[in-house]
Amino acid sequence: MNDVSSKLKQWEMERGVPVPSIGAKEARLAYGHVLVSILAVLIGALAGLMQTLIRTGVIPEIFGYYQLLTAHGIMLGIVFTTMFIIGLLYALLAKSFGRFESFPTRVAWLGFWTMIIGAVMITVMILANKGTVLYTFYAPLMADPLFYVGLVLFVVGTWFSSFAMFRMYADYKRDNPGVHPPLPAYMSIMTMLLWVIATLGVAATILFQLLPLSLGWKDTVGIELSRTLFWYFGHPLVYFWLMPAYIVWYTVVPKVIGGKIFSDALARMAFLLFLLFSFPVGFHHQLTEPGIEPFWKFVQVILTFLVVIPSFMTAFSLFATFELRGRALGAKGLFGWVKKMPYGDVRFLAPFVGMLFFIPAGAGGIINASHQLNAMVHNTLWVTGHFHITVGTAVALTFFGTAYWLVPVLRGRTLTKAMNKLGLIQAGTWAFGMAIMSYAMHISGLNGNPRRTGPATYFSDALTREWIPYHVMMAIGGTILFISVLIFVYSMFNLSFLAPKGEEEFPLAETEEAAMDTPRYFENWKLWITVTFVLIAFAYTVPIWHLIESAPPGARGWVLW
Ligand code: HEM
Ligand SMILES: [Cu+2]
Repeated sequence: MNDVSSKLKQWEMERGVPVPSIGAKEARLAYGHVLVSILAVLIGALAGLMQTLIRTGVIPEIFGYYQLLTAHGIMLGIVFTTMFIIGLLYALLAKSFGRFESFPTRVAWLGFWTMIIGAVMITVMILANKGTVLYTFYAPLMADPLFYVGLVLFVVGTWFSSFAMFRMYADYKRDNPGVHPPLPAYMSIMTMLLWVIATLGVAATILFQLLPLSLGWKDTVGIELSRTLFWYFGHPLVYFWLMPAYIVWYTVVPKVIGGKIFSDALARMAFLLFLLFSFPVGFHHQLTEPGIEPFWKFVQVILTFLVVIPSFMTAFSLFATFELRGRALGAKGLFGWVKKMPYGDVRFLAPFVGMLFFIPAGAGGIINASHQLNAMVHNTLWVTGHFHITVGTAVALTFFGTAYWLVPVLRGRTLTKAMNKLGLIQAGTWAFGMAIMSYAMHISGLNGNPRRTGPATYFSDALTREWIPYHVMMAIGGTILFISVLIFVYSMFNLSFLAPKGEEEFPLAETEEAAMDTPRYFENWKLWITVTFVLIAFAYTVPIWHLIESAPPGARGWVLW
């Protein structure tokens, strides 16, 4: 062995090795979360469908438009995503670390039940029409106190889950000193760290502003401060959705295509940068709002564009993986790999289509974050079109594709040919339905069509009548999407209870031999948490101080429904 290869061997050994299969208890924990997420998809999609049909005038207003929009946003944007993510991360940690000790396992279940109680309270309040405040619950809209208590419980539940995962990581580090945790574990911990730091903002506005207002302990609420705290959370929230999809893209997809991870160190660095650049940027959602000095908006917009760096790193290493694998199979040229990919495998096809959607979605994000262009698209259906191709497709389709192997793995069953085929159909209908719906949303948004607007009297005006064909397109796309959801739910039922018993592969790729060493300082958590808070302090201290120091008169709470 020469010097270089012995060094590489040593680095290789310093990287932890995943266990062959995950234990029954660990599987049950992960499956519980995934199961709830599937239920949330079903309810959320039904609300989404009804709401487009109502806005298009196909069905009468059985439930209020805003009530359905709240249910849709909360079920899909919050419950589905969070539950699936936490379930997936438990599975990745179990695969990376082996068995969980009993203390973190108990905390994990405590988190699960706390979230369930919270989610049920929120759902009941929405059904009772006492929480029709949309999933952003902006002040001064005022829901029933129990709605906010439900939100608090949900968030506290996720804190238990995060704590459980941090503890699992600490147990592993204690037992394996000096070893890098396997890549998916490192990425999972980074994702939960981001979540905990992000939720501090939303917890603050609920506990100190919205809940006291709704309980009648306070007469007024500071709107701008509340929105600032919300968006301090709201932007990292999108990275909390995206990072688990990236984990699948970086570590699972290469295995499915028979390739390897391009670089372990690059992947870890990208995740580190996502943590740093996710926080000091919330003002890009508040560009049209008075009360924040333009200078600080400018600062945060500049910081926003820094996220381009880890995004391009991600795109680069994914396509490098595809190209290397393509060449190994005899492909020539830059795009020869396109012909060599396993499109008949839902574990590849669904996330891959998600990646393709992410290309225009990323471009749309740059438009949204640019002050002048934002003025054009702000609060129009363009924005709704945008996040249906980001979280609604890049992320959701990746999660669907993941569920086709994850559910059988967790249930001790196998992904049959028939279910794989159904999965391909499901991914195809999703892509088709979403292409139609989000195209119509983007274009009619550019024509001034507002988002979040139920049937209104001005809809008979000549100008607004131009939007009608787009609404028809949205309703058609939405119907196709709903069919896709039904296929998904049936497949998941089949894979949970009917598919033949057996051992399904948990696909996790190894790193390319020639890849670089993974530096130790990537795990210097104290350092990175400090840097994160320094960036947050830089971007937010002065503007938040202004919002408190020269606060405008507060608003009283409003119930508009
Ligand atoms: C069956 C599939 C789906 C349909 C038919 C659908 C349809 C819609 C429609 C029509 C709107 C409201 C537009 C407006 O009037 O402002 C909407 C909003 C929204 N959708 Fe979806 N969508 C689907 C899937 C998803 C998925 C998978 C996600 C996320 C994972 C998602 C997240 C959201 C969110 C967060 C909102 C914003 C709610 C608000 O503005 O308060 N949707 N959707
Ligand atoms: Cu953002």
